[in-house]
Amino acid sequence: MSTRRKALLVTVSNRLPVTLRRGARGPERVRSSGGLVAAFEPMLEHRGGVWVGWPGLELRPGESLSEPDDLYQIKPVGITKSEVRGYYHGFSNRTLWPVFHTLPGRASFDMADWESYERVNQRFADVTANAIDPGDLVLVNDYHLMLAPAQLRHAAPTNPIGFFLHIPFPPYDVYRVLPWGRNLLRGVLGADLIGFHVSGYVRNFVDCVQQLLGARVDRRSGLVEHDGRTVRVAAFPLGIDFPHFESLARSAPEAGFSSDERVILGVDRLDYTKGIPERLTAFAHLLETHPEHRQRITFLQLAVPSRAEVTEYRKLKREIDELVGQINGRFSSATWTPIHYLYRSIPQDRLAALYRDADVALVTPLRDGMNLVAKEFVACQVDDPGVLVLSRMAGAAETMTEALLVNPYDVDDTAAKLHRALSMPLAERRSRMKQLRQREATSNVHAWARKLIARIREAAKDSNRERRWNTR
Ligand code: GDG
Repeated sequence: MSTRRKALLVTVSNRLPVTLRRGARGPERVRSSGGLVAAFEPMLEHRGGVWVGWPGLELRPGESLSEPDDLYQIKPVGITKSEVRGYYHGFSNRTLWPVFHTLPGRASFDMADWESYERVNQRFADVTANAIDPGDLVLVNDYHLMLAPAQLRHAAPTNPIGFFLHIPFPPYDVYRVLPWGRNLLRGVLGADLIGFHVSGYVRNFVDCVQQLLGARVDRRSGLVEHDGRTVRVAAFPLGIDFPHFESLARSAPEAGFSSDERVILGVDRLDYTKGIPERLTAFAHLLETHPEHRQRITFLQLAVPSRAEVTEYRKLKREIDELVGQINGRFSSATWTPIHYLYRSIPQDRLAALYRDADVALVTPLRDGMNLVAKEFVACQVDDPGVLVLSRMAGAAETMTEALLVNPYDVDDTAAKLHRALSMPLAERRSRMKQLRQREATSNVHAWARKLIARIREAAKDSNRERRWNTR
């Protein structure tokens, strides 16, 4: 008689928490440290489980990513160079990314990219299906893998399957420009539960399902009927590893700002959704309209290189280089340079020191699923509290209401809020920051992961049962 093992947690994402690199000493594993790793690695290490994803390079025959002391299994998905172009740079980053950020004018639509996306999603589903037993819970992550839930459902009809989208879900009028919009909806509806960062994205998704698939929906309870099953749809706002960032901030050496300098900080991947040119223009506008800040403030913008294979990103880099040059050329003096611009990534403890020592964080994406930078900034504000200036277009704005909220397209508004942030009395800074910190400390990434997993399990139990529907 076989004894059944404990149900596993299986995380599926485009990238694995380890990347393969080939150096002079042969293949080596490099660890990555994003939000997903912070969310799931402790759980996988504690309970055992599997992570399915792409290692960044093709494994050669005989090569393995696993090491003997691994606390959970790593299952690599092989992707060829041409599939990296089609599935990843193409369909994921040139088609879905701009459309989902409500910037369809930047998107391209290519049948070959779509076919590659379908094929690679099927491979993710196959690798996952081979790694699981009935009862194992699977969480598929993000826009790269929207077809995988339905593809996996064929092989795993009863397993609890969840899908979480890390970027916004656009309104129907934008979504419908996607030639493959229906297929993508049917793909995610293979899951028992579909999670988004905020309730606005849930509403958009349910609208699209109703309009494009004609499905029966219950907006109030977040239910969609599809293929004889009931799928639950809900918001789960992602948090950060708050204690980790707070303790980094308590121990990191000083950032090195001079004592009479006030610093505005921007931290982003170099991406057109992050609104970096608009932010630089707003800063120039502040110097124009409030000359009292000249010589006294510095804007430090950290831009991490990203997706340089995509033409749009190379164009953006040139645009930012030129804008920084123009603004510095116009306002600099012999002793002061207004904008310090770093185009690289820095270690996390240095980042924590910048967050801690900055006076203002300027987080002004044109559109952003959540935005973790805003949350990391408040976690690191352990000394004299600074001010968060946050775009209303970021998912984070739905809960971080004590920030100064701005419309990032409105340069006058952003400049005025920056002035207000720089002039804010200590008592007001303290009370706003206290509330922001309390919320992020409680709603942290561990609470998020626990809740999401519990809800996927419940949804899977209920998905074949008839429910009470509010379809009006
Ligand atoms: C996607 C969604 C959603 C940045 N510079 C450095 C560095 N970082 C780290 C930050 C932060 C992360 O990168 C950026 O996260 P964001 O959430 O701001 O943005 P995306 O990369 O676009 O993430 C977004 C997120 O997924 C999660 O669901 O919030 O809306 O677009 O963690 O700390 N880290 C280090 N050095 C740097 O120079 N070490």
